[in-house]
Amino acid sequence: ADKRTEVALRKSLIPISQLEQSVLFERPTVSLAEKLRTSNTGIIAEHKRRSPSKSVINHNLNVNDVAKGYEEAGVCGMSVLTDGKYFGGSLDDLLLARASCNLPLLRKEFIIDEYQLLEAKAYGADVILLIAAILTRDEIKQFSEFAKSLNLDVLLEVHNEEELNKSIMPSLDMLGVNNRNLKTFDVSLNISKSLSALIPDDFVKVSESGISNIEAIKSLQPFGYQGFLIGENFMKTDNAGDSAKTFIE
Ligand code: IGP
Repeated sequence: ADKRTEVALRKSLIPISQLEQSVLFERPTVSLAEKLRTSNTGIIAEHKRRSPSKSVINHNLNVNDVAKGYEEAGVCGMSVLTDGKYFGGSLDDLLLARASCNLPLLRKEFIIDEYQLLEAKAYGADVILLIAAILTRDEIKQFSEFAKSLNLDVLLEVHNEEELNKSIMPSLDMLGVNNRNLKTFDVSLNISKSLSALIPDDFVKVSESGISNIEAIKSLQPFGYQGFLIGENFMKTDNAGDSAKTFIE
């Protein structure tokens, strides 16, 4: 309900016609799904200051440096938390990341309204996240088709078989399995391993959360995963880019 109110207020402040005037609407987007298909590392590195499960992760890094560091490390893409309430992020973080690197950027947000997809585009995103746990199948269809019309890639996140079954549709590019239970915060890579067989081959498979070493990635690759979303492990250090580098090459 808070998010709905937030979106309504944003809409009243910046109408759609104004968002569409962003020069970033003319920028050709970069497909994260395509990069992941041909990469042998597949890392999507996240900017995350704090989280409900960990509270403070790092408030000292600035997003420009993190974006440059991730790009220099050779990651495939960057995820930027824009939710303020739980993660201390903002759309400005997305814009600053866009200003600092050429990586495909994922707007990490609780998407509940098409307006947020126009914002994503206007602030420089290439990819949007849809979370099956908070959306109906009809909403997933509506938002993913709208995202495709804006040339944005769609990453759909699931945590169990039921969410996966209700979500499969051609307007998705990537299927992400969140290893973290958003209610209990329990993390297990076995969630990715057990759901992988149920994901059709035409989607790029992404494993999300709780990945803390290269061995974890190596253990997920045989299950068909080509993308690995990593936040805390990089952000909890003094130099997120340098930490990401140790996962590559
Ligand atoms: C990153 P981790 O454990 O590496 O910091 O996780 C990412 O998967 C996590 O931040 C995340 C998330 C989400 C955050 C996955 N799905 C949905 C907010 C909303």
